[in-house]
Amino acid sequence: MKSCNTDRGAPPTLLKPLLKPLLLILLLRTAAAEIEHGKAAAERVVNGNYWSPACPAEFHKAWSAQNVASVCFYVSSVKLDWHAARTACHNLAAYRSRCHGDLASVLNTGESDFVRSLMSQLQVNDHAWIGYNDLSWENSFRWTDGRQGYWTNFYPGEPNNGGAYGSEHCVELMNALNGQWNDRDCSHQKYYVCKAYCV
Ligand SMILES: [Ca+2]
Ligand SMILES: [Ca+2]
Repeated sequence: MKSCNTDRGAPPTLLKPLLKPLLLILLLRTAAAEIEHGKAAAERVVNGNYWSPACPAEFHKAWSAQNVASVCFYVSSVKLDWHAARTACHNLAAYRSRCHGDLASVLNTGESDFVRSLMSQLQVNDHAWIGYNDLSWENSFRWTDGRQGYWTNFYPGEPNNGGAYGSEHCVELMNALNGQWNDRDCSHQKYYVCKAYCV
């Protein structure tokens, strides 16, 4: 009968002195992680309701995915050219850390309806800058906030890169025309819509 080697699974002698401290560190780290996890969970539930991240001041919460992020919009009360409007959006959102703000992307009819209702509430029935533009490459439109979107809402015949020199590279949302979009020269002074994602 073969003898059984009962020491096969035992650690090498050199490792034995290190085993206890390593085990202790592992246990302490696991306990700390559990406490942090519990704290985070407790912070996210207030009176039985899920907590959702706050928007920057003056922004309006469109909705939030529970425990993840809030989507916030702002409609200006002053007019700026497109580039200055973009800077203003960055600055407005920067007042609250954990928010990333830019000129608004309008990614679907839900967002378009929310922006239009906000504009109407604030009595902005004029046109307003949004983040869509083809500044980098003619007729290749992108959102400034980096969002990917395949939904567009251009007015029939737009974008036409019109103007005296084919210089329309920034997009305005026309509230009075069902929220449809038009490309315009970026130097026009217009109201503007910002959007912030807050976590
Ligand atoms: Ca253009
Ligand atoms: Ca146009």
